[in-house]
Amino acid sequence: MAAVLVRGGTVVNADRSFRADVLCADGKIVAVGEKIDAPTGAEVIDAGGAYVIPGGIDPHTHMEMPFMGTKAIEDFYSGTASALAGGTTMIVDMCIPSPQQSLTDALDEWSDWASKACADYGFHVSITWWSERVAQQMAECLDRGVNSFKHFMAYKGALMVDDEIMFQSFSRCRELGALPLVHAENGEAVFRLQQALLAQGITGPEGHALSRPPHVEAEAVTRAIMLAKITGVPLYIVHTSCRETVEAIARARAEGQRVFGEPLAQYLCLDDSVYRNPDWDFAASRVMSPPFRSKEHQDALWAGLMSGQLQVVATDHCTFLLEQKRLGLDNFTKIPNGTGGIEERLKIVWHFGVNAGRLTPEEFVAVTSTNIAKILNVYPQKGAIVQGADADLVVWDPKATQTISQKTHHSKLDVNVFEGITVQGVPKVTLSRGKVVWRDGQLDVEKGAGRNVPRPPMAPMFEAQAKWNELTRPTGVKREVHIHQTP
Ligand code: DUC
Ligand code: ZN
Ligand code: ZN
Ligand code: ZN
Repeated sequence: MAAVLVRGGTVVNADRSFRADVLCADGKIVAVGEKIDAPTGAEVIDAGGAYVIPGGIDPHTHMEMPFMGTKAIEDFYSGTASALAGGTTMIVDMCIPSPQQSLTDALDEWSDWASKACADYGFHVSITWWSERVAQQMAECLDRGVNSFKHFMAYKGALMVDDEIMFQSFSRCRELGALPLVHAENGEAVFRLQQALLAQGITGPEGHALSRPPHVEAEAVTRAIMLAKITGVPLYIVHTSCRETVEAIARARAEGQRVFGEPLAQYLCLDDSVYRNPDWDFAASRVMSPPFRSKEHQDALWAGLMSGQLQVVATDHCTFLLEQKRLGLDNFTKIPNGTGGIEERLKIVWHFGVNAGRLTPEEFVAVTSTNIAKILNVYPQKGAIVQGADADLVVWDPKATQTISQKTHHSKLDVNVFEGITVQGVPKVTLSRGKVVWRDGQLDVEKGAGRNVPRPPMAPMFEAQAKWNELTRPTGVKREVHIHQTP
């Protein structure tokens, strides 16, 4: 592969920005500095004063996922192609074992699907049941480069786990140096509210948001945080959507817990009025869990990102066509949950973040790439423009505008939840492992070019945590046991 020199841009890393050229060869960044000479045969890309940023990492996607009686339409090829068109060069997908399926069999299945990917990827593996075998398989997952395990606290009767499973799995995560993730909604409360709404004759998509109010999220978030405290592990809360969650995370962090929060691009600019739209298709295509919230919650999420209480913006890219959404035409609880956004994430965060004065360009890089690379222990292979890193980078044009539309997106979806929003700031060129895969609106991707990125156990964070747990352990006074004697 020919070397590529990106010349004349401003490199933006999470810690600082500086004028520099970036030389890439054999898939790696080999030099970052002023006035680098182009080696013979190298392709030169003129960044023309634009920004050069690390490729985005979307740590929460569901490609091809079997779910709610159907299957997500986006596959690993179309999904990663869309990602690259939007400046995202790595995804981490949720591998979800079916009931009683071994974690490693599920990982084999997902890896097989992912062999089509044209951008790099990794997996989180879900814990959906518990036994000693699962505990053993978690160690095997770590050997295969998976250092994070997801827990669904919702979807009663399907994926939902109870406190026993969470306690066991969190404890095992602590032993292994793995990060537990939670989908935090109280599944029992959601189920009861759904039944009550249906009994009142509320069957449309408006019922979806009513059945999953912020407090069902807050309850589960608080419980998960306390279980993480008791078991002594860090915790990552996926799709954090409401003010109460931001507050719970901030409280835990103030007490020294490592708790991370992940708002979605959708939550940062769309609100719950969509569910009251009289057009059933419009409303149903926005059904996801947790649902979009009111403006008050949106402001809290931005405040969380601005203050550093929330660290990562993801998409939960999980895609169903209208035809699939219509499985719930008579009953909102049967509308497959999920929305897309993998191509739009960076543009949305730039536009509503940087252009609106909420984030600096460096903070933008942090929440779209660097922070999650650090949390998932793949930094600085990913998440930074430094010598030795993978050559995943984006020439970002802060002046160009684009009106987002389903007609021009690269997803297989037949709607785009951001339809009609005009953003300023778009990816002009995307490099994936040193190869130009997106330039001036044209994709040039190769099926199967993406690589699985193994992630080692989280040693330093866990060593510190274990030491702290040890030093602050309550000293137990062993008591004499007195046995009642029956006369
Ligand atoms: N939420 C969704 O909307 N879709 C996939 C799973 C989830 O938790
Ligand atoms: Zn979820
Ligand atoms: Zn999800
Ligand atoms: Zn006695």
